[in-house]
Amino acid sequence: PQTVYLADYTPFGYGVEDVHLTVRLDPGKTRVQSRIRFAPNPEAQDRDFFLHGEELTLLWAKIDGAAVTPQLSDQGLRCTVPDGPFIWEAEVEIAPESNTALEGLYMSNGMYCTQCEAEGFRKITFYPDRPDVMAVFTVRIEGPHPVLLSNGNPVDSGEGWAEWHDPWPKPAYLFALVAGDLVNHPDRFTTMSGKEVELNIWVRPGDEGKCAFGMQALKASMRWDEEVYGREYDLDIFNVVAVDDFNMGAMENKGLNIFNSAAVLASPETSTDANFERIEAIIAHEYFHNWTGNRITCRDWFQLCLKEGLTVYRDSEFTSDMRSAPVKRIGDVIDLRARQFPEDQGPLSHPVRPESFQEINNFYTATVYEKGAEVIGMLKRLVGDEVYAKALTLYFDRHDGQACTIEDWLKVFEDVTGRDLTQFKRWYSQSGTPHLQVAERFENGTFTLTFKQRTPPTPGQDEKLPQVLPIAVGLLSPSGDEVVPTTLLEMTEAEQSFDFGGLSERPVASVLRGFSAPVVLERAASRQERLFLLAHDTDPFNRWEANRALAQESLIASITGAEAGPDTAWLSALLEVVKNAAQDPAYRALLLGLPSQSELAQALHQRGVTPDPDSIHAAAEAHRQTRAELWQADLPMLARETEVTAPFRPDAEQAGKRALGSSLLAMQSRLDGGAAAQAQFDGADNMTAQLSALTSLITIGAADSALRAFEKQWRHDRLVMDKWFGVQIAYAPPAMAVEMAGLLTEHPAFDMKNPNRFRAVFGALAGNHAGFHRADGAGYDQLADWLIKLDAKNPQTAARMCSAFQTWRRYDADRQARMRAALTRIADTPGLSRDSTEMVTRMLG
Ligand code: B3K
Ligand code: ZN
Repeated sequence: PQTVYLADYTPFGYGVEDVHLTVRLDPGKTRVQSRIRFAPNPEAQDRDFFLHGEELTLLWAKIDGAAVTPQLSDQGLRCTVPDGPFIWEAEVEIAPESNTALEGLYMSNGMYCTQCEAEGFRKITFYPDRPDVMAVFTVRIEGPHPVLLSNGNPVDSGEGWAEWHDPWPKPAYLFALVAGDLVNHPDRFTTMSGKEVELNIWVRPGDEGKCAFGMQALKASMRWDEEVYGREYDLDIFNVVAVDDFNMGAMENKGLNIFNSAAVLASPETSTDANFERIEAIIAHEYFHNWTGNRITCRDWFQLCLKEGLTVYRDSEFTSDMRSAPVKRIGDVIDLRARQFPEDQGPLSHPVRPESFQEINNFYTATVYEKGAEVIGMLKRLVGDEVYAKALTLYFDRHDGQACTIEDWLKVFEDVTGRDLTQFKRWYSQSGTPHLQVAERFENGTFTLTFKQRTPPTPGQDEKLPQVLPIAVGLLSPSGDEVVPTTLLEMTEAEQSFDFGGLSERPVASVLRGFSAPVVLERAASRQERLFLLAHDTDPFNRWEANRALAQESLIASITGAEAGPDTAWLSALLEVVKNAAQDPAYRALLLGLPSQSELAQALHQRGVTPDPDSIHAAAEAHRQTRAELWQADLPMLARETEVTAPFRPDAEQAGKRALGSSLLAMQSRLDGGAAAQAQFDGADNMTAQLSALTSLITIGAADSALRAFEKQWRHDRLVMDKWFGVQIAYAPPAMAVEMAGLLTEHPAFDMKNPNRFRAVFGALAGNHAGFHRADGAGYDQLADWLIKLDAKNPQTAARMCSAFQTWRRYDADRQARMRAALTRIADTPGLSRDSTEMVTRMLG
């Protein structure tokens, strides 16, 4: 496969004035007719007229009305064209019904839909399918379907046809079309300047009852973007469509967002609180793209973080405002460590702005998205809230309607602040997670913090330069008063010291408050100091972090055999904190969470210890058992406090109580044989309660009848059945996870062509750490078998899931050999997609 480099960027030789498409829908023979006005691009030298096109049958082509015979290849076509402006017309035939890759135009349960980002439009018609070519689209759809949708505003429609016009120039990746027998949940929104916007969520008949929450989230997002960023919606209509077969969460097509049904449909009976929160965030994310992504888009795909990092950052601000900011921050850091750190510390490590790729779909990663958002957060911390707001206003004013780069983005901040951001830019070009060491000294009333930063080498980058690290620090007196409130230190050197003078006694430092930079903090704090911070830190993130470190130390001590069991003194101290009813229950629930087994494996690996998945599992289990026994007397009282008597609301307050309740129920189940969990399962009137009871029962091996009842109750609901498939594998005893996954692939409702279902089974297997890493390699073999099968149908989802192997070098020689063999077997599969080839090649390195 061919590698594309950032350094090779050149603009396209032609600009597009406008595009007219006529799409005549048919499952096996859809006809797409295009009429495109091209004109030479004065900014470009190259006059090579190449249009992308894949899996298209060209029926005819004309230039200025005269038939032409272009040179065709499997990538597109080339043609001789006039010197001045000209009109290109062509007709192609495509077969949406046999499109299992779910990219381009495809079918899902009888409905037509599209997914064009990043390079799917070329599977619909011949076109310069690159984000820096922006054009105004007019689309006519013909087909016997009651609902025919495309981008922009409706122009006109009749029996069997509809026409749409999108006045905003856009790249082809934002094109969308939907057709089918759909029903809508309608609403309206009045924008800040008084314009009326029609809102719709379109779903399959039967799902109407699951739209209200998504609609509320949409309206809240529209209001928030007006209030916080001054951004108003810019069309007469905003449509959202739910689709069952979708490769990712959702897609921000202009005026026509298409969602994985799992990312928009919600009801209390079928969705957990976590589902509700995720839906709210994704609705916001896609809506926010209207400005950060659509009005201002990316010049090329290397700039993906320009829209994704910023939009993730914006949706995290939104969630913080709608719910609890500390709880959101802690959740984001847990997620960053679970998904981005392993990526950045393994063979798939790449910069936030990658410099080369074979398949761009492989770079929609936690690094581009989540580390990309962390970079924006650091920038904001460094310049301050007010300057950030000014810079964003300038960004929108200066670049509206353009396809931009990271240079454009940083230039805005340089112009507003007068600062030179050259060093800061390393966050975009240097891959790997910086490690930050801290040493402290107290002398003559001055407290000195000395930091050292070091980023381990990553593929293709042996030498690392120091990065700009915003380090938020606070100092506490030994009695727990804050003597120095949160102060932002700006570290730019490899090693740097900061003094705090005028102190009467040695303070306790709270370092990296709010996780102010995405680094691995290496701080040899004593257990005493951590207990002190858990009790006294005024920064909610660092209180949680102190506890997390205590949990990790305790678990690692049991895993390595340094201690026989959990640190019970810490567990007693934690219980006191958890019993504090003045604390937000959601926050208390987070304090009860333990580092995942995979995170423990990474921590051991970082200390030079080869992780053994079985001992990690055993230690985690023993820890949970001991904790439940130790806290036994307090559990009933705590549980009563989490009871919700008001009618179900998916808001932060109720969700927090239920989250705490779920953790307590899991503990209780270890003591009562599952009696409380069974009772909760039987009486549950919402999915959060039902599912947490079910997982508690699975964990203690007492779920047979509950699983049967659950299946019977929910066999008609695909999204709930995904949960049923997933939890049986995720919570299975490690020795049974592979067999369970195998058994479930034989279930009549298993459908490998549906990405949600495939992920429910194999995502859960990969997430069952000790189950996947079974010593005999059966987990690796099973996943490889299925990835090979899936790759032939859906390369994008298969390639993405190959990353389950990305940590393979952490483990012992035997496991490494088995994982290498599984990866090699995937790599050697005849006809393996470009997507999966790139992934496994990078991992085998
Ligand atoms: N922009 C899309 C992601 C497209 C992924 C293509 N493989 C969703 C989002 O980030 O909002
Ligand atoms: Zn996005």
